Amino acid sequence: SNRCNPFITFVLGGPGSGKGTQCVKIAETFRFAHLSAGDLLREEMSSNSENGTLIHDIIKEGKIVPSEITINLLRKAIHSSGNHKFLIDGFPRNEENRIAFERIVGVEPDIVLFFDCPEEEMVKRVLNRNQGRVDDNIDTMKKRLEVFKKLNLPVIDYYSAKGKVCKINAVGTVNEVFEKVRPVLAALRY
Ligand code: UP5
Ligand code: MG
Repeated sequence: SNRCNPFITFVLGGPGSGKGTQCVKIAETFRFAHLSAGDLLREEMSSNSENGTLIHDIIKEGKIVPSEITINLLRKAIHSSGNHKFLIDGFPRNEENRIAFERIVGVEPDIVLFFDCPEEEMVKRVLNRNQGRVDDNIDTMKKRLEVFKKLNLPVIDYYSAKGKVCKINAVGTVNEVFEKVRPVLAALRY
């Protein structure tokens, strides 16, 4: 393709809906760079940076880290990737994130994948994960679900109104869900 802008896919869905798992498979199959906002924040948190404590406390409460911090991490990762197709996993979380990304990075997403999953399934997946995340406990999970509904669903609605959202039913095995994602990605022209 002769486009100059990067091809941006936002990957959204509630906590535990399977965004990260599906992104790994999409990245392998379709050669996208996978940038997880949550992973970048967790790395920053454990790197003893000046924002480490702030990020830890916000994640523990299931709240949203200020846009400035997250967008800086994403911007650096985009520019150093050498790729031009991106999966931005778990971002933007709220309207402020969305507006700041479009202003600072200067592009809108080409498509938004929304992994739609029932709450009880998301809770089950998150509580079974056991990888030591400070937010994988029932108390924080309840807060993450509330923040998702209140702040992230409106972002999904915004892009839906622009015809950019592809909603995927996230129930089923990892491979079953991926077989629903595959044709969507295969149809893209970038
Ligand atoms: N699993 C996956 N798919 C499955 C399937 N089909 N069947 C059965 N099990 C399945 O999956 C979760 C678990 O389920 C895993 O154990 C997996 O094996 C299994 P995963 O792929 O990790 O789901 P994902 O949607 O990525 O869940 P995650 O917990 O990462 O979602 P969150 O959106 O809550 O987490 P994220 O890392 O994006 O954000 C964490 C926190 O960081 C936020 O709460 C917030 O405080 C902060 N944050 C910001 O402030 N700003 C940002 O921009 C991003 C994050
Ligand atoms: Mg994730």
